[in-house]
Amino acid sequence: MKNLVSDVTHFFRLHGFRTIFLLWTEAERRLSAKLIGIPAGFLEQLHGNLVRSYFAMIAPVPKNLKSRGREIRKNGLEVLEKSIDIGAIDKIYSLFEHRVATSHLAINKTFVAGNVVSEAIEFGFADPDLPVVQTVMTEQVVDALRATMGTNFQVVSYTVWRNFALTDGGQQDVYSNRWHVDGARTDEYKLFVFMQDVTPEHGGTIIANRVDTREVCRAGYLSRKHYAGAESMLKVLDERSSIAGPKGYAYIFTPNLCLHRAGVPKPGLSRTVLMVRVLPHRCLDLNPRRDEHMSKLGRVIKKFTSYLGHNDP
Ligand SMILES: O=C(O)CCC(=O)C(=O)O
Repeated sequence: MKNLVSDVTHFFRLHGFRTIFLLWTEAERRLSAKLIGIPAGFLEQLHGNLVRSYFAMIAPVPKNLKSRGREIRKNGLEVLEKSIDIGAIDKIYSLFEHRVATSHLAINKTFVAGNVVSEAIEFGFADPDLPVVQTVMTEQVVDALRATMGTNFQVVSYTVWRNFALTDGGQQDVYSNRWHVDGARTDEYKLFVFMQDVTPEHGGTIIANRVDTREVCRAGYLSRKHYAGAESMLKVLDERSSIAGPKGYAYIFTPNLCLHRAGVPKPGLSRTVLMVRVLPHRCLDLNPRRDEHMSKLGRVIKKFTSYLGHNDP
C-alpha cells in the first residue's frame, strides 16, 4: 500500500496534475464523441448547459424568443437573411480594405510558401472604428442571438477576415479549412456575416448541423487531422453544407457542438466575412468595457437593450 501511494505520488510529480487532467478530459471527449456524438465532450456540454440555463433563469427572454431559441439550439445553426443593411456592410468592408491597404498594425496575416492566404483584423474594444463594425448588431440580429441564448449575451470579439485560395487545394489545415470543433465553451455561439456575395466557389463556411455532427462523430471522427471512419461522410457534407448567400447574409452556429470548416476559395477568388463571438450574460452587452469607455453608439445600443430587458416577462 505504501508503495502504491508513493508510486502514484511519483507519477503525479513527474507528469503534473495539468497533464493528467488534460489526458483525462481528452479521453472523456473522445468517448463522448464516439458514444453519444458530442464532439466537445459530455462534461463540457453539461457545463455549457448549466451556465446558459443559469443566465436564462436570472435574465429570461420573452416567450416568442424562447421557443425560437429551442429550435435553433436543437439544429445548432440558424440563417438570418436580410437582417443587416447593405450600406452598413459596405462601410465595414471599406474599413477593412483601407486597413489592409495601409498595412494597419492590427492585421494578422497567414502565409503559405511566401503568399498571403488569409488576412484578419480583430476590432478590439478600444478601437475607434468599432462602432462602424457594431452596426451589424441590428435589432433582428440581437433578437436572434438572444433567442439562441435564451438570455442576454455579451460580445467576446469582432473579427473580419479574408481567405484566399490554397495551392494544395486545402489538404493541410491553414485557416480552419479542415473539419473541426473549436475547443471552446459549448455556450459560446458565433455570428458570421458575409461582407460580399458568396457562391460555393468563394468558399463559404461548411457547417454540419447537430444531427449530422452526431452521425459523423459516431462514425469515428477523431480530429481535424484524422477523419478516420468519417472520411466519406464528410466528403458528402462538403458538397451539401457549404453556405452561400448575398452580401449581408448572416448565420449563427454553435462552434463546439457542430463540426464545421472554412471552404477554400477557387483560384483567383477570395471570401471576406465578419465574425462576432458571444457568450450568455446577465445584461446585454455589445461592448464589455465600462460605460465611461463606451462609444456613443455603444451607449445608444445599451439603452436600447436595457429597454428590451424591461419588457422581459
Ligand atoms: O472561415 C470560416 O468560414 C470558418 C472559420 C472557422 O472554422 C471558425 O471560426 O472556427
